[in-house]
Amino acid sequence: MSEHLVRRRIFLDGRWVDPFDSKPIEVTDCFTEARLGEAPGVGGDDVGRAVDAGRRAWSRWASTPRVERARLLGRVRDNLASRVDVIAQVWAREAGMPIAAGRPSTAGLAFAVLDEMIEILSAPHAEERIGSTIVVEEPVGLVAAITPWNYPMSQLAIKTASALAAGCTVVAKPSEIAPFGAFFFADAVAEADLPPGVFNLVAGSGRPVGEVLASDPRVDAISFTGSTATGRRLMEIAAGRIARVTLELGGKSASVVLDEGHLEEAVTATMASCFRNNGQTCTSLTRLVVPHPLVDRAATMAAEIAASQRLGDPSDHSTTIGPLVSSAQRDRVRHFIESGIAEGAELVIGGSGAPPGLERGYFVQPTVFANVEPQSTIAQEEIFGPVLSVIGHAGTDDAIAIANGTRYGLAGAVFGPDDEALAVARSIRAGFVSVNGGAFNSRAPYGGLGQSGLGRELGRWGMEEFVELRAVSLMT
Ligand code: TXE
Repeated sequence: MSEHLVRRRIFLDGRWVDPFDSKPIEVTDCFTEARLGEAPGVGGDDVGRAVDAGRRAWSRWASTPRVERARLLGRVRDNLASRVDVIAQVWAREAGMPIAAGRPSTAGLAFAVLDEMIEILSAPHAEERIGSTIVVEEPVGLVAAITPWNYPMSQLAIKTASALAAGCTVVAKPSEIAPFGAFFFADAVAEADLPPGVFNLVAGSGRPVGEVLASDPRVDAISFTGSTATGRRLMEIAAGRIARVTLELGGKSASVVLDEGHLEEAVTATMASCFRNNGQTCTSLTRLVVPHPLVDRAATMAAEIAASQRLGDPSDHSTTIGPLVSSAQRDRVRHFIESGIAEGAELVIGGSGAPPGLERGYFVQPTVFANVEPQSTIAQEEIFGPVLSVIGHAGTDDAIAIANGTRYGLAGAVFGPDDEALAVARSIRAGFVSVNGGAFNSRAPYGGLGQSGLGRELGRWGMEEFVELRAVSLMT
């Protein structure tokens, strides 16, 4: 594996090239805490070169027929398919995603989005007319795609597939903490022989590279996934020149169990979501909101599930919870656990110490709190680790108020009689709500309300984020 993990070049103008200026950034194996590899940390001139390349390529790519764009995206897809195993293996080491879940996830969402874009581009498409007016659709231009470390390949694949499908060109900047998934994606693009400059990859950390990229006046749109704080900063930067932004930010999603809801099914589904990717998932259901009399039972069931997790090497197929991405994330999550205890929540299982026998690796104990106050820190802040808060509600209206009572609005779930659960789902202010275990649909729009974000990814809506509309009226 290690030969793939020393990356010194960036992808510019259709080629892997040496940066003018690079301070290599060491990437750590989050299980062993040893060096995993290195990626470049480029300078502003390299970012400028990438933007030049993206701009130069834009008009030709924008006018490339849709079927040709579809054909080239199909090549990216095929090239990615041959890399699924290595991407999942490296994901386990760079961010801690257990391989048993990481392999199907790697083979899932990115491909679903690429397939969806290919299907949209391959279908007949006519300009819409409103009376004597033609609605002209144009690609927005050059897109800066800035991605985080938790789903390192698929987050970039989603943004890139949607932007390229719309006729935009892309400069990508992955997370410096877990960059390799994006490099593998760039390998797949490189082998697909897209026209030079259509896709470019730079690398490095947030301020010196991400912010320089986002601030370049030649960047027409910023598509970002990451923390709400960075999203806010990017929006400020974009505001300076009224550039378009798509923000996919944090969440604090609630799973609501109504009086007649099936408690066991609800707890099982909620725990699976809460612990997915060790809790490092923006849509994780991290608040389980149940009728007051059921809090203790729900917490006991959740604690049994927490106790049954197998913590360990994320490359081992029997592991269900791996380490967190970094020591900083581990410390942050442990700090939240301490604040839960300090604010009086009942610690049912877990805690802020290292799990027994796992002092090495950035592990956090799977933790369940009961009788959590809806306004307390652990019920309000995105923890991004395997930590569940069980909260009591006093009826449907109270449950809805609790679910909607954070600054976020990314996801949610409701368990109860179908009609009632659907009505509650409609009242939960979140971009995606599951009713009685309804599955996530990669063809549907995805994104957040409130401070969970702006704009939508996935499906045709994800592509439309990168389309500009103009009206051209003819004489009648
Ligand atoms: O994210 P950052 P961090 C949440 C989660 C996590 C917290 C912190 O709660 O604990 O954020 O994670 C780039 N200009 N999510 O600090 O900093 C950075 O280099 C331009 C939720 O690692 O937002 C990386 O490529 N770019 C989440 C990307 O932004 C900047 C996923 C994300 O890093 C920049 C990850 C700047 N000034 C974290 N500063 C989700 N929604 O899935 C940083 N970056």
